[in-house]
Amino acid sequence: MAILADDFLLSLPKEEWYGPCGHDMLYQFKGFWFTPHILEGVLQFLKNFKPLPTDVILASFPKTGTTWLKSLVFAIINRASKHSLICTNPHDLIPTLELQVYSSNPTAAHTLTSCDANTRIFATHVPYQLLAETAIHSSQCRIVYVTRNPKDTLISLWHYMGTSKGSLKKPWKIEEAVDKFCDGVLPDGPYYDHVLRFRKEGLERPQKVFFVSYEDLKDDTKEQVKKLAEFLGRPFEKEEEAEEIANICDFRAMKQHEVNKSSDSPEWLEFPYSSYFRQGEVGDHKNYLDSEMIQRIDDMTKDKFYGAGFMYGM
Ligand code: PAP
Repeated sequence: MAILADDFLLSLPKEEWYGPCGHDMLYQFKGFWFTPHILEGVLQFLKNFKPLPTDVILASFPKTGTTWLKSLVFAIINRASKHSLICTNPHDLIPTLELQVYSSNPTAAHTLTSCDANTRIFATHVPYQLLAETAIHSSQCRIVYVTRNPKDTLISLWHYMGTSKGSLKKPWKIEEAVDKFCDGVLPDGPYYDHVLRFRKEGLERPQKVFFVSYEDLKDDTKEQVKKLAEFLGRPFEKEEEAEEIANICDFRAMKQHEVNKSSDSPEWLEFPYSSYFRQGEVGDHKNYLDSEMIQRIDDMTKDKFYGAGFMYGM
């Protein structure tokens, strides 16, 4: 794949970002921020991906529950998937389009996706504002979007960045992370625009976009698994099937598998497999953000979410 032309990058607004080397830049493309590496994959994906009506696309803002959603949907589609989820990290079962499929080192998608040959499952962090310009919008493929409250999303991202191989060069101060989050300058950000657009699609086209929150998944995983299975056209015959999937994908169960404890990194990103399983709780931000930071983010949440009629995220 061609490296992004310098003059194209130079034409885009840019901002400093805390990347693995401590001094990476983010570039703004159509209102959203990307590293050059990811932007390359995003452009290739948007240009070349041809959705099939049977495809399932798992969409999310980073750190909102992607790994969990990958586990759940893999298990729902494949049913007898326990063994795969014990031996393989969910990110190696369901590839992220802009990172693993359309990258300089592409993973053979057909070897990664669902064992059910009729259904390809992919993931993406690309905002709907960009997907809307592709065949995904008109295709009958289904989209599942997971969101998470902004403060826990930020704290999860802050910890995650600290696990990257280059992170020791320059620790990311929590104050800087809050600033970047509120400015919207983080990969695939702004967070609020990302979430609101997928919510809108979910409200307008519920047969196409299933919108769920991390908190709802935590609150009653079995119930959400049942709803997801119905949305995906794979309803359960027996109640226990949903329960079994919720248990297989439970945070504590997943975190204990050797593959998810590993300090190895996948080829496509410099973060260890273990970094996708940290705390897995709702409300962990209280242990890291002071009252001023919380107030600042809550004010934004009221403005952006409540202002749009979405009473979520406090
Ligand atoms: P990604 O966007 O980089 O793929 P993503 O999976 O969205 O990351 O977010 C990781 C978060 O999901 C972590 O949250 P934490 O930092 O607050 O702990 C991770 O622990 C959590 N997570 C991963 N798997 C599960 C699971 N099975 N159940 C609940 N939370 C999970």
